[in-house]
Amino acid sequence: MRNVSYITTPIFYPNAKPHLGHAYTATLADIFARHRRLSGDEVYLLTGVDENTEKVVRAAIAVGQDTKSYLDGVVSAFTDLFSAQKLNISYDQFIRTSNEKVHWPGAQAMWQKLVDAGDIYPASYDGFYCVGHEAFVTEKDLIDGKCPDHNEAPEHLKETNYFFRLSKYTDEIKKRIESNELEIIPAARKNEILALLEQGLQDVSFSRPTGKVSVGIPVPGDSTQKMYVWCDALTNYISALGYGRDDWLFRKFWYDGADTLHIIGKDILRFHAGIWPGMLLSAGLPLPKKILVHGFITSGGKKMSKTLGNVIDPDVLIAEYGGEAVRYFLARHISPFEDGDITLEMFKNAYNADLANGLGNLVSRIMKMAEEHHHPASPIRHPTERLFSRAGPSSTEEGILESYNIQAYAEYISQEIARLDRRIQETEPFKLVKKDKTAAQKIIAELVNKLSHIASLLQPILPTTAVKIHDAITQNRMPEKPLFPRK
Ligand code: ME8
Repeated sequence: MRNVSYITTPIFYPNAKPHLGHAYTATLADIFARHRRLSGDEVYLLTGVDENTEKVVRAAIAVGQDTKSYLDGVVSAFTDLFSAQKLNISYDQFIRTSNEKVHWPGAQAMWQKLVDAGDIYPASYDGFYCVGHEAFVTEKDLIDGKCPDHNEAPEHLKETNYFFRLSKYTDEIKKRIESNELEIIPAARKNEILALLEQGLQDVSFSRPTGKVSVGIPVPGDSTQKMYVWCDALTNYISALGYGRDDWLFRKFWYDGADTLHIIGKDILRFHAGIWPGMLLSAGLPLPKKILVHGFITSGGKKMSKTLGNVIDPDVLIAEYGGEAVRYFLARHISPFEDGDITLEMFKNAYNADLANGLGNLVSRIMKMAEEHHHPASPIRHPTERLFSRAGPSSTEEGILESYNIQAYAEYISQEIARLDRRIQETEPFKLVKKDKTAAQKIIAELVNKLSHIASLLQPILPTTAVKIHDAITQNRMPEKPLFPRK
């Protein structure tokens, strides 16, 4: 039977157009989704946006638009960035949490389950709230009375909310994480969350008074309250699969033991490894199997910010270098486990070294020799035969990918590229052909074969380039244009 895999990105806040951090998570998720599909798994990849938030309302007001048109505009920017012409994210669904038909029934069904379990209770809240974070903050989170991340004083709130009895689930969550039933990758993040669980989880506010928020999903059975952030946002992972409505996808990709993988940034670990498992336990639903937590991308060692002027727009990189080059950089030069840095200069140097002079040049050299001197009786490999199991990685290569270290995998491929370059230098088949044609042809055939293997390995990272290389090999021709022109 085929393995069934469910892979998700966070739902991103659409209060501004997507940035490189969003591009990173989506690319990482796409690489794993493609890898698993190539290995024969049945895969469902989910991404989308977290729309029911005051951040969006404020952003719309700031530019004089109504919330809906503002959201539609930002959502097109996301789907455009993820399209085949740009980052080529092979998602199966792009969820919008403002969609009352797709998302709301699931969020409300989840709420009802928590109520049925006796885990929702009303209580009054008296404290601070940061709209930037969409979270309740305490005085110790503030510097000079302001949220240091948003440079803004939080609102003081005194109101009645519904709370979720998360504290009740601390021990069970801890047990599941310790035993790796819920695996947190890498281990450092697992330890970080275990340390937090050691202190015990606190109950969390799950609703806000209807009059105080402009958007939000109504709390079932109480029109005076709307759901606040987490019950709404986290439930997207199952509402997208039809939880609370028509739920065959939910059975297949969540309930019946599929391999479920959430890919998130380190900023939202505590919500995904605390609140989310707590909600699922309360609702009597299976927990996800794995959470992969990546670091943050900085620029010139600093957090990207408009004020510092170091924000790198993925669209600008794509316009200059193409979507595949951006995918390559993110895979090869950013660690999936720690913070990583990027500057425009680093990007350009890496592009020229790895893609223009490295891969692109290798393909041209080998295919030029092949076109002139190699006459395969039958095509080396048919373009449809691209499954890993046939054309693909050895157990070492597969092993690197299975450990989620996409950077090590990309590094391995670049070593293979360098090895093949050296092989050409050592054997010089373009010279040898004048003295011993048969021997030279044998070497060229070997080079083409190895290049085909490299193209197979590249498929999850560079899907379009891999096809171009395979096509060049099948047609036994040099690509018409260089794959990666030098910049
Ligand atoms: O937190 N480097 O949305 P968000 C790398 N809506 N990744 C980054 C990044 C950076 N500098 N900045 C953001 C939310 N990310 C909620 C999530 S999920 C149920 C709700 C990525 O738009 C990273 O994956 O702030 C991070 O977790 C996510 O974007 C947060 O996106």
